[in-house]
Amino acid sequence: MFNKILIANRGEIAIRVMRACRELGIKSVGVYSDADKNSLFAKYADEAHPIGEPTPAKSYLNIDKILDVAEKSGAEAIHPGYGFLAENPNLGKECEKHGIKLIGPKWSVIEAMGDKITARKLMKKAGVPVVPGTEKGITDDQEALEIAESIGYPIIIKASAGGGGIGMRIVTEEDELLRAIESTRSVAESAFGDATIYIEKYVKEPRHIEFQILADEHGSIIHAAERECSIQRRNQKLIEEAPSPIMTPELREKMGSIAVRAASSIGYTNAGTVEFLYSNGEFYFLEMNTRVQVEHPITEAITGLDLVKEQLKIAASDELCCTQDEIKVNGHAIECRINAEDPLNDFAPNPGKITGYRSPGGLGVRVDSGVYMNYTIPSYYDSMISKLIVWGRDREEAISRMRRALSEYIVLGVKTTIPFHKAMMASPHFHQGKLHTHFVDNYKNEIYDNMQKVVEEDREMVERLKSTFLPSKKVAAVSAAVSSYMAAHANSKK
Ligand code: MV4
Repeated sequence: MFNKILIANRGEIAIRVMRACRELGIKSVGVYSDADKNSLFAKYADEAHPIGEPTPAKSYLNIDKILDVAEKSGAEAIHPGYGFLAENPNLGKECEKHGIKLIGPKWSVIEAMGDKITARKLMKKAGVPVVPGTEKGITDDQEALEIAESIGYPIIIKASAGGGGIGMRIVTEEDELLRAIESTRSVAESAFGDATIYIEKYVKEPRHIEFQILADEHGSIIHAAERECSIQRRNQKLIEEAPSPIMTPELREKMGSIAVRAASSIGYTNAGTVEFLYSNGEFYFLEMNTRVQVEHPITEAITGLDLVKEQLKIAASDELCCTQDEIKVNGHAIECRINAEDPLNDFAPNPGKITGYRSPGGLGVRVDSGVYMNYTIPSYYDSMISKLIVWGRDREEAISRMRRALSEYIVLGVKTTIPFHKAMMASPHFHQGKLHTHFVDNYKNEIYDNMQKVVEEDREMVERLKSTFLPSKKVAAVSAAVSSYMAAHANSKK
């Protein structure tokens, strides 16, 4: 196992990785931008180094700076988390040159899956069902018209360098096609520097179901069941759950073995996710994510695995923890993403100072967060401040536990998505489990009305808990008390 690794990320995921390090006796090296000097993760790390200006390009995306810190601190490996450099093949390439291990798949695999046309081609070759569509970039207008005609409208135009929803356009009739191609190309060119686009049949109101893969460097590959991530808004996932409400042991066996085949056909190693679109009993490969995902804790909750620990062990050339037969799904887990956004105002970002903070607890409740009371959320990065994960013996218990945990969760000073989640947990449509990717749009009005209602219902609880917060001026005194405690116990500190 490694002695020391660098975590090239920030916020809750940096802490998540550092926690696994601490349990495995690995020293963690944090890197932080000027905007993150006071962030929890920079304090949690065994050592932390500044990497410059807040703009991601100048800090968290700066491979040279990060590798420099890795070398100087003696880190043997780098964990990229999600976002930032996680799916940038250049990080792996540079690590290789410096003799540092990247905790993830080979860079060539990251590169291949990052190009969505290549990914489709490779999957089709491996016998994985893909959405009907093209296996090469569209260059010719006449050809585009013929292909769309043969697939049948509606179709969807996607950027090959895209993914995650950026650079996509739905076309319902022939008249719009050429104009839509033109605009998708120019979006793709400016967003990714690559104007290559392709066409797929548009699957209406699909479910987004993804399989967690674990693959060691000795050829063993397993899946750890699925997550359903259909509750999203503008391609931002808001709620994820595992297992999928529609899953049966037979379907899991079928989709899971295809996901394993997908990963094995490209020589995949480490943790990864195979995404599928599911509609009316049919499912299609969508994308492969070559990183640990935001929603990984729900898989941990139903399988008992520690996915980040497995990532570290796999990267250190250990064998997989378990065989496919040893993976059992137990109960139901739900994750709500708590973002500093105002759900009553079109989810407008709302960074700023957290003046009061109390996170929920109790049986079956997990909070992965990067914030604390009096912390100021910087405006440079995404707005997610924490993830609330609950486990229950079944879906209904998980939903009522989530509703209970949300009622305990108090964040003052910034608007958050907590009211949205409360409304969702109260939604009869959500309870029914008939989820699809347009759920939030479809039930917008109902959700909006419920938000105001549930916020009113919880007002009294919020008021009572508010009085237990530490007055801001007392924080300095507590901080001094903690310092003297630490000094007095310095010898027992690891
Ligand atoms: C699709 C689709 C329907 N048909 N492809 C959105 C994110 C990116 N990963 C691919 N996405 C979609 N691709 C075909 N052929 C619908 C979506 C989609 C979606 C997929 C997963 C989760 C949320 C979504 C929200 C809107 C659209």
